[in-house]
Amino acid sequence: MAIWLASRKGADYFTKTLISTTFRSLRTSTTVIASFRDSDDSSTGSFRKPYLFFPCADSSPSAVFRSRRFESSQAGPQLDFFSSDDDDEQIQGSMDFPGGKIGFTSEMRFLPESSEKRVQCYRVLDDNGYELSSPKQHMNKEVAMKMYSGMLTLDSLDTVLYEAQRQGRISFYVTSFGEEAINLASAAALSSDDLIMPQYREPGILWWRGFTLQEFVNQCFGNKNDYGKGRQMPIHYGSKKHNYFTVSSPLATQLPQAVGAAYSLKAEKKDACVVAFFGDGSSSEGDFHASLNFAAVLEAPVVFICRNNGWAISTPTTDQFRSDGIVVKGHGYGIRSIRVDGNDALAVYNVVRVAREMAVTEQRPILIEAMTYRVGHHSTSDDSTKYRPADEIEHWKTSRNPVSIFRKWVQRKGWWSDEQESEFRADIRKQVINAIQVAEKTEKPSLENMFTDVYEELPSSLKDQERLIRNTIKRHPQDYPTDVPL
Ligand SMILES: Cc1ncc(C[n+]2csc(CCOP(=O)(O)OP(=O)(O)O)c2C)c(N)n1
Ligand SMILES: [Mg+2]
Repeated sequence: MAIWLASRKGADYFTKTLISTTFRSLRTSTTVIASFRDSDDSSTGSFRKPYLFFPCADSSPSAVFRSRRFESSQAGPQLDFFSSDDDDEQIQGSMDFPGGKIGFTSEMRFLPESSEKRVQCYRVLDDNGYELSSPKQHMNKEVAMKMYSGMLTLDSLDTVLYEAQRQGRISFYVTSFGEEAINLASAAALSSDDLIMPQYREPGILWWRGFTLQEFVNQCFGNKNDYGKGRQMPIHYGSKKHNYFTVSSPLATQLPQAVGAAYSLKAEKKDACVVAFFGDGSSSEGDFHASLNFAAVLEAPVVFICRNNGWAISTPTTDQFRSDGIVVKGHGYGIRSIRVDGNDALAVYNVVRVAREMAVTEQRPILIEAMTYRVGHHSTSDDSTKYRPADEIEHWKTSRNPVSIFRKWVQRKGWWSDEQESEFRADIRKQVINAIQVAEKTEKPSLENMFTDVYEELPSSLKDQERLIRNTIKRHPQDYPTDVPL
């Protein structure tokens, strides 16, 4: 349903409201409607023009690209590692089954549950920031420095806002510690026309596209300048201007939406793709599997980027799946897939650039599994030392820190120095603190916003609720916050 809605109506159709429902049967379709009309008023024009397609007599989505689909639905040479020794086998005749020719064998052999040989992980830099071989792709200084300053900015934002939550100034926060390279390197590799469907640990992409520190902080404080009008939990950022769909709490709902939106881009022949981020935990949702299958069959230009950080709150990946991670699932659905070291910014940049190029020029989905580690607690509602050893966290924080690895590389290039590092860190911290002071002084959105933006006309049930709350406030004014206008 979500795929169809997103593709049929185009992204203009998406309207953001306060509702993120976990009501299972309606989950995807509701959040499609709920997750996008971002009131980022500064942007001009619509997010995308209303979209009408299906011009042919058979107007079903499957009819639109039928001829192309059969031409290009073969796995590429990237998937050679899966062919194993089956190729050497004696084939005893074959038959044309629906779907293609299949060889016969008299040997009864089950496919193993997973291959003993794990899918390798592409990397460019070692843990000391040395290039492992002479680079095939080059990154220029400007891109590298923007990426590195983005990593430091993200860390500073996380550190200060995490502290602000601990001081009771905001209700909740999620850090991206350990996943800075995935954030900034993928941002740098994409075009600003590509639509981002985030999970929640990808604010670095929004920063790259120009979302200001003040905008981040306004959202976390839910003040009247927050585009969500204070109706979402902190970190549920979104920006129409920056092609960044609003974070939606129910896991994996962004994935079918991504496929639908990508299908719409395909029909519009846009030079852009959709990039959908998700965690290892989200891959256990049904939406993930439906999305991969639809994306493969529809040949939608969507890049799925899984941040496999080892944990879904307290659930380790060993309790999440028995497969060799996420990358093999792409193969299962007929999607070209790759595994990359998510803590190596150069590797992530290279992979996402090529993936994006293939998605757009070949009109096909690509899956990337970025191997990493969630260094912080899941959120401020979590204490991860209760379920994982402190030395494991420390190892990833120090020896495998994506920011330090990239810093060593840029410093060796002569593009960055220790002095610039300490100056930048001190300055950015000041900027975040200043943004907090401004956000805190800004008043909250008025009470009526609790009821608007879902229905064009307020239904009687909501009118009753509004009346009720206003009467309650009159009776107990001391319990009502002074910074929320009535
Ligand atoms: C449908 C649904 N189920 C459960 C949750 C509660 N929940 C929030 S985050 C999370 C873990 C997600 O893990 P992962 O996808 O690996 O992302 P990570 O936090 O590691 O970045 C869970 C279970 C939710 N938000 N939505
Ligand atoms: Mg995870």
